[in-house]
Amino acid sequence: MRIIFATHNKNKMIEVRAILKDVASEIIAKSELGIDFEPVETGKTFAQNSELKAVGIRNYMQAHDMLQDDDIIMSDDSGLCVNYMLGLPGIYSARYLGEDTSYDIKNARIIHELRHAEGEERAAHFTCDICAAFADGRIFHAEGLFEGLIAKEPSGEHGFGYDPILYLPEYGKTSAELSPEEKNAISHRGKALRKMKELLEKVLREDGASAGKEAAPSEQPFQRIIVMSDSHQRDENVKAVLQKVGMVDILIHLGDAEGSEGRISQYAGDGVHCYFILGNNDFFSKLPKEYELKIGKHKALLTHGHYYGVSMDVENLVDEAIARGCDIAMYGHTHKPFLRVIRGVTVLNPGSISFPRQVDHRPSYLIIDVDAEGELHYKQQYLDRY
Ligand code: ITT
Repeated sequence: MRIIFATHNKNKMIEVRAILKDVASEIIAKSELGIDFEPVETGKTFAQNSELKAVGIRNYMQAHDMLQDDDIIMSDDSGLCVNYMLGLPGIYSARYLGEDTSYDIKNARIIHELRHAEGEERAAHFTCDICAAFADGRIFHAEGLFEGLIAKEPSGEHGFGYDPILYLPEYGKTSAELSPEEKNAISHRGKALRKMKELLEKVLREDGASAGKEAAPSEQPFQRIIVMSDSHQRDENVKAVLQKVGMVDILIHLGDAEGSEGRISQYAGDGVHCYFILGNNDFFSKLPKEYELKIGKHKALLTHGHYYGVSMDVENLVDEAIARGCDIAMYGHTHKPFLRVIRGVTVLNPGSISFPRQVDHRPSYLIIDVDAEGELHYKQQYLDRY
């Protein structure tokens, strides 16, 4: 298993390798794979930006046939948030006063901004959000904070960036006066990386694969479910997928089959329970708008999603799932695969089986294997035809 870390910063790579060395057999900087693609950081939060970077590189690798099935693409976004400056420079830390402005000038300016602030008014922290984007579509985040006060004078030679002005009262030093080892032990990035390490170990254990080792041969699932959406009458891909997957117990179609329900049920075969949901293009159809389905130990809300504004974000859908006691929310409509746990709800979109809109434009669907304990195992899948 490889971790590909999206950074140019050599110091970060040293830290990442030291902390994650037991999780993956290879930890590689994206430049070592010859990737010079730079996703644009248009997010409004550290988490949005770290995700834009990780997912952007994952999609790039997928589109250039560089992605291996068990790759994890990771990136972080960090910065200094100063309370007195309403959280600035925050996500703009690297760009504050201009990318090429020296940190002597940036640091002097922040100290000047706080010339009337005293004591706790000088509170500030570094934040770091790390995002791990799995090749199969799953996304995980871990966050770390490093709190202190803005110093009245810059001090210290270690570290970089804003380290000389973050004063740590309990050490009586600035962050730049700590040795690299001391800083890594308490820093935002160190904390976020250690949290990410724990998270990955748990996820990989659950996946049946421990760090760097081969996955145990997967047991026969108790029940297999195929989830697809937005076929829009282009059914040859549905047929190809069902042939490729073989026997399934349940087929879920999350809308916009546009009248092909009968044909799709036929492709699925006798004895397969098919659930079709009404999409925004299923005019004059009597399909249910939504459906609540018990799967293993869990309860899923099935919807096309357009009523919940899923093209913007999935927050309304998550609210609705929680209100209904569902811990899974499935939707379609956006034609983009999505798989994430948000506020305890597993939110998923299989993408479109016929008209994909994600960067690499591969038709996609999702397999859910239900094990004998009623636990669910999700696999985002793609069809290599267009
Ligand atoms: P990559 O995006 O290539 O990883 P970067 O150095 O720009 O490298 P970030 O986006 O994570 O990394 O950090 C943005 C800025 O936040 C960075 O340029 C510093 O000004 C500041 N910063 C982040 N972590 C810091 C730390 O540990 N010490 C001092 N300044 C830090």
